[in-house]
Parts: sequence; C-alpha cells; structure tokens
Amino acid sequence: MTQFTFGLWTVGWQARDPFGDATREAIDPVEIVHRLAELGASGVTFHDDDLVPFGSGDAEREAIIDRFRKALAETGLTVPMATTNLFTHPIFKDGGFTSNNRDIRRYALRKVIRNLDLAVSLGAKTYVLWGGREGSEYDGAKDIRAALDRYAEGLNLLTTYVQEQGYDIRFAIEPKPNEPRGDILLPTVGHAIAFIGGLEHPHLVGLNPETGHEQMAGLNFMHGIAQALWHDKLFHIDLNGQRGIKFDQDLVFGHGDIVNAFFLVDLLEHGGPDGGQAYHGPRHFDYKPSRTEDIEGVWASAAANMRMYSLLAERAKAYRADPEVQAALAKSRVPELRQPTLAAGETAADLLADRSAFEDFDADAAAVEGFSFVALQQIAIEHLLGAR
Ligand code: 3MF
Ligand code: MG
Ligand code: MG
Ligand code: MG
Repeated sequence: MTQFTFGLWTVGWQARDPFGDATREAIDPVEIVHRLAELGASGVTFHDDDLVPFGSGDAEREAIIDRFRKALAETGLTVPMATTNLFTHPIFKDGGFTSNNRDIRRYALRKVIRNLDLAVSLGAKTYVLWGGREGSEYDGAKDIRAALDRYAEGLNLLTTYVQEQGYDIRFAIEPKPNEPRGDILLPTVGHAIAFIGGLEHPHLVGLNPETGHEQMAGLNFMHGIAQALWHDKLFHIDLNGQRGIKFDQDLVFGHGDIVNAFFLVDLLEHGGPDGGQAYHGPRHFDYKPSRTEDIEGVWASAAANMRMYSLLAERAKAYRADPEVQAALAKSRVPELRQPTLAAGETAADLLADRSAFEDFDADAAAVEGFSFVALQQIAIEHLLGAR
C-alpha cells in the first residue's frame, strides 16, 4: 500500500497570507492525526513549532509530546520525517545557519538539535532542512561563499552529531529558488546536489525536492527527480501542484501541471530497475488547502491529494501495460538510449578506427527519420485522460 503522509502545517494552515488574515481556526495536532488516519494516510510530519508552540517551557513541551505520542499510538500513524522551523520567528529574518549574526546561527543549530532528538525518538528516518530564510534580497548584503561555508559547517555538525549518537536518520535538503527571501541559497535540485558533494558526510545528506519549488523556476520537476534518483539522493519528496512561474501556490498534487505529474508518478512507480518502484519512501504532500476553503474543504483537499496520486498511478500502470505504448516507445527509440554508446571494452582508438561511425556514415540519410515523439505523447495523454 502506498504510504501517504502529510505535514501538520499543511492541513493545519490557517490561510494567513501576505495580504490577508487567517480564514480558518487552528486545528489541534491530535485532531489532525485522527482525521488523517481516517482519510487513509499512514503518517504525519511536523516542524518543531507546529507541534510545540515556539517558546513553550519544558514541562509544557513534554505534555504536548505525550498527547501526540498517544494519538500516534491510537491511530497507528508513523512519523517518517520531521523538520525545524527556522523561518517564522523574527530572529530568523536573515536566516538560521547562514544569518550574518553568529549568535543567531548558534541558536538555530541548537533549535535543530532539540527537535532532531525528538524526531529520532518518534522513529523518523529523514530530517528535512528547508532554508527558506537562508538568502538575501541585496547582493551586497550576503557573502555567498561565506554563507555556503556556514551552511556546510551546520550540516557537518549535524551529520557528526547523529553518528556520535548512533541515530538512524539522514538529512534531506529542500531546495527553493525564492520566497520568502528574494533569492534563497541552494535554489534548485541541481545546486543542492552539487553542494552535498562538498560536505564531510555526503552519504547522510540527500534531497527533499518539492514540485512547486522547481516549477516556480520554470524547471521540469520530473527531470529533477530523475536526476536526484540518478545520484541516489532522493531521500524524501514534497508533492503538490503549481501552475507556472509565480508565487509558491502549494495546490493539491495534480492540480497544477498534470502532465508532468503523470510522468512523475510513472517514474516513481515504474522507473526503478525492472520497472519496479524507483522511490520507496513516503509520498509526502506539502500543499496548502486554499484560502477559500472552510474546514470541510480542508479535509476534502487532503483526500484529493491521495486520490490524485492513486488515479495517476492507475493511469501510469495502464500506460505501461499497453502494447501500443511499448510499440510507440520502441518506434521512438526510447529503450535504445539504455544501450551503451560504445561496445563492451571499446576504446577511443576503436571508435576512431570504426569507419561506419563517421567516414562511411551518411548523416544526411540518418537525419531523415523522425522520432515520433508527438504520437508517443498523444497515447500518453489519452491514457492520462482515461480515453484508453
Ligand atoms: C516552503 C516549504 C516548507 C518545507 C518545510 C519542510 C513550510 O515552501 O515547502 O514548508 O517543506 O519546511 O520541512
Ligand atoms: Mg513549499
Ligand atoms: Mg510550495
Ligand atoms: Mg516543502
């Protein structure tokens, strides 16, 4: 069964935006756990402050956590991932790990470690780091290379800490190009993968890419996920919907670019070796019930995410099983790309000696044949529409 998970902050969003007040009441995390379980979700995730309000004392914190643990035990919901809020409190206005203020950087690290300990005690296997305030509006205001040094320093401390503690947890960086900062550090999947390569314990750090975050930059989310998989860095995923290059919409999964969502689900479900799953982690929704919705609409939108994923998975299965699709893929030479360009053991000298590869190769004749990609896409869309 597909593992569907939701952040407490998703259904719990009160719909306060930069231009308007909240349109909904807060929901008790314990109620969220029960409602998500009823809807068929298998797990819940949270920022420290989603569960324990910022500034709560130790006793109050323990009481809140106890109630939450009890709700998890009653429902069987798991906590596969947790994360830290390093963006709401004004202290983080110039970032957490990369604030120009050193005291704030030290405070941010302490805040992460405090919730990391809790996450591990709840069984979380992934700890997400979304550095939404790590960035700038003004190019002269941030020494970017120093900021990356401090970002790496923070991550190196955390990976060392979890190893010292014997924790079974890995970190997942969540890239985003902008919002709330004018420019955010590690803006895309590609930037984050490159950054991880320079860390002390790169095997403990991967990615938590979000649909809308890549699409806000006009990038292809499915391509980003495929590259993250190629690097073995897809540790977690934030699924949602986004319509083009604009503010972070956090729509229901599939309510944005549905064609890209179809191919994404196809990749996750059938893109692994031998056509199996390419990603075995939770299908985590990081969406926001639109500001127009009342509480009934909140739960309807949560259910819609799971329904969209399941429908797309069903459609992708039918697409894969259709012999006409297999024939169209072959005509488009899609499987041929998996064949190495060189023969086994072939060297550059061998290639240079192969006259059929160049001297006798008729480039003009080979250029005539089309790839039939449009016909292939048409069949895919017909499957997506349920017309086949
Ligand atoms: C913002 C986000 C974040 C992250 C979250 C994960 C508030 O655009 O996507 O949600 O997903 O911090 O840890
Ligand atoms: Mg987001
Ligand atoms: Mg988003
Ligand atoms: Mg997210």
